[in-house]
Amino acid sequence: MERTYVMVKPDGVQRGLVGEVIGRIERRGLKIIALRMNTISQDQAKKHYAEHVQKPFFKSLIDFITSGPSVSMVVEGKNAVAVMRAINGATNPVNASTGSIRGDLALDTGRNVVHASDSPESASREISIHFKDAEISEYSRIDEICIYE
Ligand code: IDP
Ligand code: MG
Repeated sequence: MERTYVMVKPDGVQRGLVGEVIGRIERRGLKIIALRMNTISQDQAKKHYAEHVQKPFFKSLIDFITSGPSVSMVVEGKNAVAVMRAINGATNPVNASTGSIRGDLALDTGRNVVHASDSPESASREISIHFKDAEISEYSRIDEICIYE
């Protein structure tokens, strides 16, 4: 089983889309093993988006992601990284498939509602920025027998 880090960004929280995002993750069969709402710090945000430090949109990205409450999750399941990226859709919502979160619910790259790690290595790095080990719950879901062959 793979783990990934998922965030409902401040725009998603403001638009009342937390339940919509969580519902899609749960219905797909992925398991939420950590969950929290908070306003992330500048320090966390800069670590989280370190790969974009040279980009022209870096400052506005950091300002936005720290502007208000967001919802952070650790999500576990078979191919969780790739599946979660597909659930979210392409970065620019104009290119995101209908049926994805961004393809159904967003219009602008800078207000694209959700984040998900882009590789297992990014996932473990991002999970450690946002969660302590003790905040992650290891448990079986009773429907796993129906979800996995
Ligand atoms: P991702 O969220 O799909 O992984 P990244 O390329 O890692 O996309 O970019 C991180 C976030 O930075 C995007 O989700 C988006 O909110 C923002 N972003 C990326 N490119 C641009 C841009 O060209 N203008 C404004 N914001 C951008
Ligand atoms: Mg990214």
